[in-house]
Amino acid sequence: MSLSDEDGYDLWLRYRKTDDAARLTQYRDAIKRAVVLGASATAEIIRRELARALPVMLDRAVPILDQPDNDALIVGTVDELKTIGVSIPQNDSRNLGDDGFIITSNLQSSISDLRIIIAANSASATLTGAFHFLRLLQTHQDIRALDISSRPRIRRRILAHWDNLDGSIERGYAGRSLWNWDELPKTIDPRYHDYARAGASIGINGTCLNNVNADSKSLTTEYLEKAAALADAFRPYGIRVYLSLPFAAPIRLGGLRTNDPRDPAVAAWWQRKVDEIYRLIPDFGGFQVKVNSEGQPGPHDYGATHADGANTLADALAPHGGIVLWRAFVYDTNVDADRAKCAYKEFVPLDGKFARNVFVQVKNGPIDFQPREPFHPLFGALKQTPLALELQITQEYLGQSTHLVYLGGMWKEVLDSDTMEIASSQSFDSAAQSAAPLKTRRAMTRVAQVVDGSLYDHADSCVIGVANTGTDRNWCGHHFAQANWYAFGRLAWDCDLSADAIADEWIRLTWSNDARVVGAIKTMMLGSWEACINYMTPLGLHHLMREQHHYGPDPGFNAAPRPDWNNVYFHRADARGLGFDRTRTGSDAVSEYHSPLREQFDNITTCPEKFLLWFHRVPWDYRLRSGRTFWEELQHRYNAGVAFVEEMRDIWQSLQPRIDPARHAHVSARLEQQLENAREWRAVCLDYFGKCVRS
Ligand code: BDP
Repeated sequence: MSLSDEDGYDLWLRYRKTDDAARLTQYRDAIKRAVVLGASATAEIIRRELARALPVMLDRAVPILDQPDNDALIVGTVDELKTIGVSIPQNDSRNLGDDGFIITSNLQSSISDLRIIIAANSASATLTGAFHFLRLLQTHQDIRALDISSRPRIRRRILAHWDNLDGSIERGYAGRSLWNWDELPKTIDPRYHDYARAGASIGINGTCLNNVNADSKSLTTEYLEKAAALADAFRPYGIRVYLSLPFAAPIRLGGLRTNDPRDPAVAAWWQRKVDEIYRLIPDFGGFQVKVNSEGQPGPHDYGATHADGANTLADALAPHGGIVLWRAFVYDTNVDADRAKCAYKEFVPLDGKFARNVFVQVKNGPIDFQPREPFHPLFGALKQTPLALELQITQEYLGQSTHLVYLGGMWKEVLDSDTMEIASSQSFDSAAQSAAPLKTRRAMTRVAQVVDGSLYDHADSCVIGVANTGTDRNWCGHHFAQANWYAFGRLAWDCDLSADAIADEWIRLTWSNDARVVGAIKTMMLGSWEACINYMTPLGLHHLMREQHHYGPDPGFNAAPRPDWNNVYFHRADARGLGFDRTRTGSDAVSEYHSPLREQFDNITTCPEKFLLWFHRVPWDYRLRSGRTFWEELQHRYNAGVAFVEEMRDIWQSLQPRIDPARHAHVSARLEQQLENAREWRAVCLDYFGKCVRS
């Protein structure tokens, strides 16, 4: 059977006839008609989606009605359902909050033979539920006895676009910005709707439109009107707009003499600006803020603190319900000579000083989105301030849109990391008193529990991912990079999902339900992250990438103006060994972690080997658990990384008859390039380190 070419535009919303006979019969029996209640724009979107999906998947007409009917799939809010005599038990609906949904195929109702109900407290959550239901069909699930109640643990699930107003994207590898600022606000590109639809389908409910290195122009009335047009397009999909904030706007736009956040004139200017934003965008989410980092101005320029800066904005936003996402990506060499330690040292003393609507936004690791980092020590350290977890979906340091690297496992590793924080948290204390087994107590102090707010009882919570989208027809450059956008949304919704389960879903949605295809692609995806670590920066190495563009190896780079912009700063290779000594007798970064993690990292024999060179300087002849010397192990890892890319290429080749020719060829070409790059990484790094060993 020859498959017709696909271009990837449909992402995971690629509806196809159900090619499993038994399932097709079941779906046809269960879904004769569909009823979507309500008159909102969102209800209209649900109608359109069902009308698009069901006739194709069921391969026959499925009338979409707006009045109740026997034998129908019924979709609506809890209140709308009440009007037709279908009641959802109060407890169930209360548990859903604003965002959760239920899908049930055995509810009691007044309509005889009613089979499936999708319900939520809000229209946008009903839409999420409808997408979830369609996903069940797309992945051939049994839908006869559904009893699903799903509610996100993290309230704000935001995509951050590092998009510039000239259409370029910082660290974007899939074309130009999706936002056509020149044509906005008049022209609404249909792709804005497709973007919001894709986001809504995986539970994304926020989008930050502009680069963290923000241009003041983005806050002019002209550009706010453009942002408002985007907000209008996204609103029916349940997606709110946020903006990155140019700290220097009071001087640049307001003509003030200072940006000092403590100056009343500055505070008044921000209040007026924020009021203007809310007149244009009534549900505006808030500001993402990068200051005193990589050349950006900030409160330190005036002797003010991060808290002063954040609180001035927070006060302006609070009356409107907006929040501040204050980034902790700071590494001032005056704070500490070890870059990994800086953010902790700057922010821990400020805990308790931030206004209630401020998040401190923390990258997953303490350096910068490297292929692998230990979790950032601020998780488990700031207790009175909610922390937003920042992940990078775009593969700045992981082969960009050329390498196939599935990031589900990386994000899970971070979310599942145990901060070992056992001190003052209320919820922890009560668990300890009830003598919960150690394992259960430990499970409550993971990074995931910091982020979802449960560890320190924060009501609001946030995860934000730097987007990998652009104007490329397939959105992400590499067809497999779509999996990372998908995984971000799914994990943001439910951080207990496994990387394996998410990959399984995505493969079925994007490629095929054929068990051989699912198994083979899953092998590729689940091994791809570890392979990338191995051929780039194994055993805790980090930051060996070429300067500026961060693609390709350059371990010897030592020409930057700052020590910590040089690669030799991070690996410190010489004749004796390799690695950054962050032990107690070194930079003492280990002490930013709680005991007993601190001791575990500090001791070379108990430090996980995956973080060995992150925390230790390791002599070349040191013997590892494998029995190999460190130098042998390093070579072994680079070889293993390359070997896995060869394996991915071979697996992909074997799938040729089962994948459409266009997408197959596209991915094949990229895998060839990835293999060439992986070999180059191995050759360059082993050559460089080998010279040290032999010197
Ligand atoms: C680094 C990027 C840089 C960003 C910076 C940030 O190289 O382009 O501006 O992070 O997060 O990863 O602010």
